[in-house]
Amino acid sequence: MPTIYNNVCSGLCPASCRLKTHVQNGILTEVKGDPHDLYTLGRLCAKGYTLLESVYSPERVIYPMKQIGKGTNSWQRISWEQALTEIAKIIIRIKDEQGNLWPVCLDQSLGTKGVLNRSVEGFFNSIGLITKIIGSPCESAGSDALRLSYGSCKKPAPEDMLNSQLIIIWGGNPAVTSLHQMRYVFEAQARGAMIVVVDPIFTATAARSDLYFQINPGTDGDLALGIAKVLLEEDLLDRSFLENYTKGWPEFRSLLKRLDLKDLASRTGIPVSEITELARIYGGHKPATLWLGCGGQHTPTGGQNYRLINVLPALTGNIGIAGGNVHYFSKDIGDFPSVFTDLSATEAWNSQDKKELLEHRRLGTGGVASLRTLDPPIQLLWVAGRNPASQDPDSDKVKQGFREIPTIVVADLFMTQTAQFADYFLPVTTPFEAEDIVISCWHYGTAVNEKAIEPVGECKSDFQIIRELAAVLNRMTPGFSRFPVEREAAEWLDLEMQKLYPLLGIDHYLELAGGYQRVNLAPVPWQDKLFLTPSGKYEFPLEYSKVQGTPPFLNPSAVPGSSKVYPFRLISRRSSFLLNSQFGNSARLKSLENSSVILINPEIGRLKNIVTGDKVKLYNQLGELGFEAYLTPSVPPEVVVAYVGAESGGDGLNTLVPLAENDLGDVIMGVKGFSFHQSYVNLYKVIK
Ligand SMILES: Nc1nc2c(c(=O)[nH]1)N[C@H]1C(S)=C(S)[C@@H](COP(=O)(O)OP(=O)(O)OC[C@H]3O[C@@H](n4cnc5c(=O)[nH]c(N)nc54)[C@H](O)[C@@H]3O)O[C@H]1N2
Ligand SMILES: Nc1nc2c(c(=O)[nH]1)N[C@H]1C(S)=C(S)[C@@H](COP(=O)(O)OP(=O)(O)OC[C@H]3O[C@@H](n4cnc5c(=O)[nH]c(N)nc54)[C@H](O)[C@@H]3O)O[C@H]1N2
Ligand SMILES: [Mo]
Repeated sequence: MPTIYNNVCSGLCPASCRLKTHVQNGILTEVKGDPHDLYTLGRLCAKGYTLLESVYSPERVIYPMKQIGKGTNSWQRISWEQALTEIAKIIIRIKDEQGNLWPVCLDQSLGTKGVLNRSVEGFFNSIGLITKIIGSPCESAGSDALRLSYGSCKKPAPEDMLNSQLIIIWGGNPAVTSLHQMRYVFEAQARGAMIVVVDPIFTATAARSDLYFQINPGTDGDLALGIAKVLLEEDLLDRSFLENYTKGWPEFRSLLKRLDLKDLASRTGIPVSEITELARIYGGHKPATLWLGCGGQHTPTGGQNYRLINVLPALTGNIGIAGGNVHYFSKDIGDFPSVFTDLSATEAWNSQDKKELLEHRRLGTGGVASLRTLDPPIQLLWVAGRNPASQDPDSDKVKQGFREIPTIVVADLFMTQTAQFADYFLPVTTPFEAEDIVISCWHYGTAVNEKAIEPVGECKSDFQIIRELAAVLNRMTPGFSRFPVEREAAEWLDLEMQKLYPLLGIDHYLELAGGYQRVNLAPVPWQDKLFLTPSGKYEFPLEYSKVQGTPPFLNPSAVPGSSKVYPFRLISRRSSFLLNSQFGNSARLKSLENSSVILINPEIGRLKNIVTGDKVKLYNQLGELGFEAYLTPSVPPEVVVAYVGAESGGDGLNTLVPLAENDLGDVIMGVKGFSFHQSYVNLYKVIK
């Protein structure tokens, strides 16, 4: 009989699915969804069903390795003792030579993985002031939009969608990226709710909708303004909400009056009549909810566009009511204080009166390409739970930057594009091999992940790695790290969870073991209408916003567009069989979909003499990538669509995506987000 353990899929995905893991003789024999998981009802995505094989995958790296010559693929297996001693020596040498640790840089996952993953940042805080890659390539511009309008990114509980009469899915493709939530969409639809999708591509989600609007990329703000103008003109407003709970409505109203609906419509590519129809639908269905995806905010004015979309629930009083509000990633859980990150060595610096060194040096995601140009330049980079050589914009530059960094340490499961530039590869455990806690950023479900098997090979958890590194450092130079190495993982978890215990109604995290609890946040936010903005009211965006120095939202002129040389806008979509750059090595998943397919409109196919199945090259000023063409009217002629995480001869999509910040992200994260969907390319057919 197998022993059954409780695990949680801790990938960078909002669902955080609970798993039932069968183990026999110390080996995983089956990984299934947990039927008691109220969010998933025991179902997993295709990737989830391959978790077991990824644990035992021959491609998984299970010993510490040292590369002799960056990028040479000449790896030697070494012992943990050697790896950690050599790395510790380098860190100590840097501090001796430089007098500080700014030449040490950390690029760590920002996802909702295990709570213990935060220990990596805690360790680096404990040795001094380093350089940190901060910000997020993910949702930060949209989060700022919500923060500026409401004061915080609160979201309704997933099942609150069942109370909606209308669900507008805007800038996201949840039929691929958020499968379990789609269950609520379908159920709401079956109960009579109307489903609307706004996306430049006719996606799988659009295919299941009642009404689809094909918007020109990057013009979501114009569409929102158009809808708002019609709502005003046709008096579809909730005047009581506007008068009592908002700030800036008179200014916003006068702006709407001045705007020309035809202008707005022509920018969006959606006719005035259709914008009017959408406005009437939104104004005529209450409660109505908006489900904002990440895609729409990965555009140059994506942050301000999301602020403008967020005007719609304020105009119609769809805030603070069941079935209303906006579903977007929440920051409410991520914002809980962390004992790990509280660890700091600043006292030591204070005593030496080095006031200029009282802060970490911070650099935005995407800045990895320029780490050697900093003063002092980075000498050691530690990457954990990230794959910037694939996922950050302008990946050739990122790789070039990596070549110049004297020492790179990558802690990962697989030999990623980033790891190819590592000097040390430190193999980490999967969720099945170490205890942890996972909290979903979408439904707040909090579950204990049990250790089901011993680590494969010599893999260690990130926590165990940095704990041992702290011990080695202190052995060589007593007091170098203030990381309390004697504290066990379980004690850390208990400490880290203290702040959440009251919200979970428990006294110790083990009370959750085998069970599952949601952090007790309001299932319908803002019922009290007490907004967390400076005014305490919902705040309309100002035409020329002075808030945090954000740019005015009517500023499309600053954005470069297509040219004769590079006429097609390259948009990325996600594959059901990849998680960003992960799962690409599963043969089973690969057999289900060819991720190197790009979508092209048939009109362009005719023009360029390309048919489905042809080999094509996409190119622009940054480089060239090979793909396979798939002709489909689901994409407009001026757009070409490729998969995030798609690979072509070792190079990924971001080879062709320039590093371009968008307009928000810095309010919450300190640095701005990215416009991944602002790359222009051309293409040609490859003749064999
Ligand atoms: N299977 C799978 N699931 C995933 C992931 C994965 O890689 N694979 N990744 C996870 C992560 S990290 C994230 S952040 C989420 C993201 O998942 P989603 O929130 O669904 O967002 P994206 O997949 O980035 O973008 C989805 C859509 O945005 C559209 N889009 C692009 N530009 C614009 C625009 O200007 N306006 C509008 N209205 N739409 C636009 C694209 O056409 C695309 O259909 O998914 C998570 N789930
Ligand atoms: N062109 C384009 N680029 C994009 C996007 C886009 O839409 N278009 N989307 C962006 C978005 S939304 C995101 S979130 C980013 C994601 O980009 P990244 O943050 O780089 O995420 P992943 O590609 O998922 O890589 C995570 C790595 O962590 C490893 N890993 C998994 N578990 C652990 C662990 O416990 N410990 C350690 N040390 N490692 C672990 C995995 O094997 C994998 O190599 O990509 C961004 N890049
Ligand atoms: Mo993301």
